[in-house]
Amino acid sequence: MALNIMHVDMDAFYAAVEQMDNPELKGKPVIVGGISNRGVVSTASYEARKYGVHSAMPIAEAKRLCPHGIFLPGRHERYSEVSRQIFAILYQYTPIVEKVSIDEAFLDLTGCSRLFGNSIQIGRRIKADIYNKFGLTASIGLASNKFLAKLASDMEKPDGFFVIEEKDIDRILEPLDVGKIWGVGKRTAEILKSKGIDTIGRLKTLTIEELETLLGKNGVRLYYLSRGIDNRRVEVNNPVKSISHEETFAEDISDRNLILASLLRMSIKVSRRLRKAGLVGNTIEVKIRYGDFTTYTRSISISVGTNQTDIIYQKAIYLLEKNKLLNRPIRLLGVGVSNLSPEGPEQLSLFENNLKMEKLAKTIDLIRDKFGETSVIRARNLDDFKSR
Ligand code: TTP
Ligand code: MG
Repeated sequence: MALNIMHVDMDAFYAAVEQMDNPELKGKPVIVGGISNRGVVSTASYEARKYGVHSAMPIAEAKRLCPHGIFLPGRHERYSEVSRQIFAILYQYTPIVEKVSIDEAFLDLTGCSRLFGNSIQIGRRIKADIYNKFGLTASIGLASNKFLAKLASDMEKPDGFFVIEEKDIDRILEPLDVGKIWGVGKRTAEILKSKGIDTIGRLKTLTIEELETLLGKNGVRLYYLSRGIDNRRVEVNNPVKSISHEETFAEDISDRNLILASLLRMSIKVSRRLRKAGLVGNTIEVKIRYGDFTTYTRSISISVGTNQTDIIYQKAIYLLEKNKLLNRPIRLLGVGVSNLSPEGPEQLSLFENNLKMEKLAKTIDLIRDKFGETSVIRARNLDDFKSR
């Protein structure tokens, strides 16, 4: 079993963002929550947790436990903004990201290793990317499924990095409290504890039938989870809506060959990003801006989704010509693909020719990954490349 599933969870997220924006708060007990004494704590920095302060605790109680704490009302827009930037880092590694909450996500890393190394290397890189960009720490768990990955990210929090390998599952799971199992709330834990079952190890002494009698369907689920078995997929719930590229020229240009060369260069970039993400798009769009800043976008839909450079390029030329957009000097040119869906077998098998194009494109991607962006250049882009 591969370690393909990653769970990322930011540490003391709201409080850590407050400390990032105001370095004077670093190392201090920061408590984010309601403005009045009647609210509850959203989160507390690890310095405040030492005093027993935790999420959902009444502010009044937190003040009793930690009177010298720094109480802040919370700035949700700011936390969302930082969250978006953190997710942008995650999407650089794979499009298969399931957002669980503002500071938490699952990633399926299957297929990422060719570009970024094995899962452990990717996990280390993501942690470093987040730290280098924000000074924030994330806890990361790696395992073969979502249940284990989430347990793993919690094992060494804060600033954790924990891997649950197949051979260690029983040893790690058995001593844990049953409450650690996903979906075991207070009530289920009470029922289990009334039967003397406090740890996952003890839970494993019950047969699947006994668990079903005790807890119904949920009992069956617990039977499998307690053995580290979880078949849930990482569900992409925040998909990229379009992939595009645009360039502003140093001077307005009207030379048709130059325009087409840069259109081709952008089509290559867009198609490559689509292929990397395993996506195809059914709408192709061009954007053009003239010297006086008037801007036009035009799009066309195609019946079979594509990530092929030539199709994107040809449709973009068609759009520019049909709409007579090339009759004035151009300041900015862009090309994009939207209406995206995962690449399926139909793209591969539609035409034999298509299949060859697909193979060619993937081979070129491989060569570029290995030897650099300029290792394979189209004839049309050659002059353009030499002059740069
Ligand atoms: P969590 O990830 O549960 O908590 P955390 O990031 O503060 O701390 P850690 O992961 O290190 O244990 O939640 C993320 C954010 O969601 C948290 O910073 C604040 C918010 N939140 C609430 O507003 N109320 C709550 O009850 C919880 C649990 C979280
Ligand atoms: Mg968190």
